[in-house]
Amino acid sequence: MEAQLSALKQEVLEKIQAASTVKELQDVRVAYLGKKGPITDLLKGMGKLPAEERPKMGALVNEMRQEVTAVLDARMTELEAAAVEAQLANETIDVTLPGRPVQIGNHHPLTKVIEEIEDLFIGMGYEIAEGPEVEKDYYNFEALNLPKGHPARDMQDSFYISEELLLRTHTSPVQARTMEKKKGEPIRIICPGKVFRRDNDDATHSHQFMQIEGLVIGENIRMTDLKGTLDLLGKKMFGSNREIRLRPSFFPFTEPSVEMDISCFKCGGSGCSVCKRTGWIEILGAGMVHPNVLEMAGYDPEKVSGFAFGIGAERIAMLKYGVEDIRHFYTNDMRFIQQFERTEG
Ligand code: 2U9
Repeated sequence: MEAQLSALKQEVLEKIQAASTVKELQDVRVAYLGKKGPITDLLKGMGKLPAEERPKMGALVNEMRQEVTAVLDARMTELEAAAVEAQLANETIDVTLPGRPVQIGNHHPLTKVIEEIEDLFIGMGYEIAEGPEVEKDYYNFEALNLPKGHPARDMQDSFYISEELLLRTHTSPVQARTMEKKKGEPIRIICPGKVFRRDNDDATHSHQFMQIEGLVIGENIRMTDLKGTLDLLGKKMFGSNREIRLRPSFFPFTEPSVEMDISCFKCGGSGCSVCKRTGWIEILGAGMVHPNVLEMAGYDPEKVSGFAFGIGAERIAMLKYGVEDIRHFYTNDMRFIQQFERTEG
């Protein structure tokens, strides 16, 4: 039995040496030192020995079990330490590695133009107003001094949905609605939004585009207020050394009406291809709110006056960024959009 014991000890020690992972070593412990293992069997088999041999054999088996357990524990400590080390090595981060570039988007050029204009006017105490894109004939035309049968309704060929409903042809109905709501109170608003006209799309025309309109109403609002405001707008959008000029024009909702030019930002006024050799570039329309428009919205034209202006966002963006085809704004080609540097906030 002693020989059996010694062979078994040899076998366990070899298995302990051969185990290369914590799991393998745990299996060895269960297989040899566990309740169903050979050492337990040996102890159980002692009953068959003569009584005088039992204490000696019992002591030998116990000694062997302690020895094997000690060797196994020591090996277990080693393997566990190695496992922790391997895990750490695996998880190490090399902080000197270059970072992966984060994909950062940028604002659409039309968004940039609109936000720049909004910022300027918010700084002057204006509020932003919005309204429906499907509009009543009344707010789109009637309330703006364009009664049924008015020739200017043909000028703006529109998308009608029913007798009374259409896709708005400008953002002016937002102002008309605001006036009705404010019931004679002063107003200072900017109205950006999509508008729709029945046009054939080409490099400079689109059946859908973005407009930004402004409206100021109050006592003693004068043409000079309009001119000063537009001067700031021209300088903000195209540079502080721009000059502006106003030319007489006609819009049914303003009287007098004007169109505004800025001195050419490319040649400074001497004449080039951007300004078609005139030195001036037309950028918007404006005027003093027509008394009929004030009156229809419940304002007394004898007591208050107002100015209004309208800007096409695409036209401004095309000039500012040298875009030669309006359709680039809508086709979402990333190669186009990514050319416009990112702006914060
Ligand atoms: C109310 C009263 C007056 C808004 C105005 C213009 C002149 C104008 C064009 C600019 C380029 C349209 O996008 S565009 O093609 N707009 O020239 N818009 S005055 O006048 C208003 C608006 C609302 C109640």
